[in-house]
Amino acid sequence: MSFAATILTLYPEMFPGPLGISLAGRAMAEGKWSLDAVQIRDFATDRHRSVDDTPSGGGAGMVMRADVLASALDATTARYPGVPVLAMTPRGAPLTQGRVRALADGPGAIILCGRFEGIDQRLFDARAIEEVSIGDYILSGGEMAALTLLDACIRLLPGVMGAASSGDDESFETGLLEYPHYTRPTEWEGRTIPEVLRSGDHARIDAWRKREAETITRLRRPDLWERHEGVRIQSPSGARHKDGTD
Ligand code: 6GU
Repeated sequence: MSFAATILTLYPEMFPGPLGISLAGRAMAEGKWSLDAVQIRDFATDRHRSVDDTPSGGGAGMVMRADVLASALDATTARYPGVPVLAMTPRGAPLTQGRVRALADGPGAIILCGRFEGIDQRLFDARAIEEVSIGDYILSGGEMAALTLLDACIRLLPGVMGAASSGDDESFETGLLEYPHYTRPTEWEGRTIPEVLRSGDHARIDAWRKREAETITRLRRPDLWERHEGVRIQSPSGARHKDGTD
């Protein structure tokens, strides 16, 4: 069963965009996922085909109409019963690798992309929609965020990532940032590859990589480090010796 992505947008020509090439493009050509970009404006009912209007209470910008969006959404959910519905908005819940994994394990996603100042709140009150954000900055619309979300899901689909062991030793799967990588030439601009990586001693290499991953996480992302330490101290498998040492 392949992953079905449906995007509701005012700019369907933005899709598949970068997802039509490389890893995701190949996976799409192989039928591992599919994409349907739906033009929201096709569901407008007035003669100007309007999808937005001025904000009630005043203020700058325009607000997307609940009635038009609900028509577009209801037509889509009828075609894909049981598929989760998301809206890309900067006020949504921060996207996590865990949520990405759960979506990739499911039948697909219906993704509503907002433009303008926002979406009429009554849409969220009247329909089951999960609002998702990709970070603390403002994009001009949800489309680039939807592309990001889909990219993260597609690389996890069965058979998409091939030999790279499905990426489960990568950042956010281990809870740590990645250790440094090197490849030939052995010396470049007077810099050499750490000796341990050329030793062939895989136990030493694994220990070195673990230490490097821990150090970089502690320095760059103390928030991730705290959580990683918390999980490790609490879990019986990663428990410390009785004297408190590792
Ligand atoms: Cl999901 N949408 C928009 N418009 N801006 C964002 C975002 C989403 N996530 C972060 N900034």
